[in-house]
Amino acid sequence: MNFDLTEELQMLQEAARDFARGQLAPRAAQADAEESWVGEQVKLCAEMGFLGMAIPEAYGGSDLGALGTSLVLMEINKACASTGTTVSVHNSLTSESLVRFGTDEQKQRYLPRLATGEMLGAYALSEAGSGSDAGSLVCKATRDGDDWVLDGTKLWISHGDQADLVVVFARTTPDGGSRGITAFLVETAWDGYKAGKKERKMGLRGSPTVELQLDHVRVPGANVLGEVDQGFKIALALLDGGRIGIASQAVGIAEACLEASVKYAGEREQFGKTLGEFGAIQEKIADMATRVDSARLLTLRAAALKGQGRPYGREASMAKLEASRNANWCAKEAVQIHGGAGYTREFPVERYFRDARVTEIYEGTTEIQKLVIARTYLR
Ligand code: COS
Repeated sequence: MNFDLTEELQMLQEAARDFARGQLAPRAAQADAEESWVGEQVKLCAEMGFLGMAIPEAYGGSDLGALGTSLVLMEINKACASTGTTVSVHNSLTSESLVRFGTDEQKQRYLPRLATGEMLGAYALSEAGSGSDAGSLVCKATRDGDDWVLDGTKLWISHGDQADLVVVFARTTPDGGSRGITAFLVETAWDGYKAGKKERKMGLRGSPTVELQLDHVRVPGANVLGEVDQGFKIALALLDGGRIGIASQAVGIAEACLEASVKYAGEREQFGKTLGEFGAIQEKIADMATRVDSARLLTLRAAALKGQGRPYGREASMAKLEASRNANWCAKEAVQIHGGAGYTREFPVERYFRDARVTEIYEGTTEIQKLVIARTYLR
């Protein structure tokens, strides 16, 4: 078994690393402090082809494959997790929805614009009463001739106020449970679409999370994604891929924590020695490095399976479970190594600590990942 990346993937990884270090890292602290949208950073990602990673070249995408996408996301998130969330959602939840479930006509209509970033994509599943229990959503779609009319409120939607195209999941059969949900491609310019309250969040402050109000949004029948009443399976299938994106994000944050800690441990002196000369700190660094690698290996395994067209749902959940827990652990230890300084905004570990927290919550909590994994063994 060979653990080396191909030369092509190594070159991609280096290019993404250089880009993220040069263009994203210098802007990350300000976006966080001001809670300002990372729009400029997303544009820069578009210029690198990172908004078309899931899209075939025939539609103008960069088609980097699942492994390439994961490697790029790790580097972006190491520099700026707010940009990382946006790029992950756009690629894995919106563009992929069309690549995997769209008709030829839908692909032609939207993919070229998603690939260049002319259109930014979002994904709207959660509601006030349906988070982990996503199949109980109540936002409704009513048929009207060839069209559908959408009414309801979505919650916790990443960049729902900046997106141009949103995959919206709505109820088409009232008593149908998870079998009565349909996926719709909704353009945010259409009448009745409104981004509401913006959440005040602990982390990822450059990535707005908003409520969406859908007030009689008229969606043409041509914008139904997949089959009517079969949208829940699309939602879950997309989340399997999205979870590799969040695992990649967590790996990136954990690596940033490790790098910052190694640097600080080499510079800071106490009792006439650098921190790195103390066994207690060496132990932390060793544990952090091992957790980074364990998360990275699980994430790349899930991405490799996906890229090979093999089943990867369980492995994606394992990767997200491990990587998100490890990122939080590494962030806690990174703050600890920095001591009082780590508790201030003078050092980036304070931001990493806050950004890491949500990786155990969104796109399926730690508890949901365990449920998904356990079911594959126990059923
Ligand atoms: N891919 C495709 N289809 C899937 C699937 C997957 N990964 N997992 C389940 N399905 C199918 C099932 O086979 C079932 O199909 P049938 O109706 O033909 O039987 C259907 O989807 C419903 O599955 P199930 O009955 O298992 O659904 P549950 O309501 O029990 O929900 C969990 C399962 C909890 C796993 C799901 O609701 C979940 O992942 N919740 C978390 C949601 C989430 O991540 N929210 C965050 C949103 S983005 S921030």
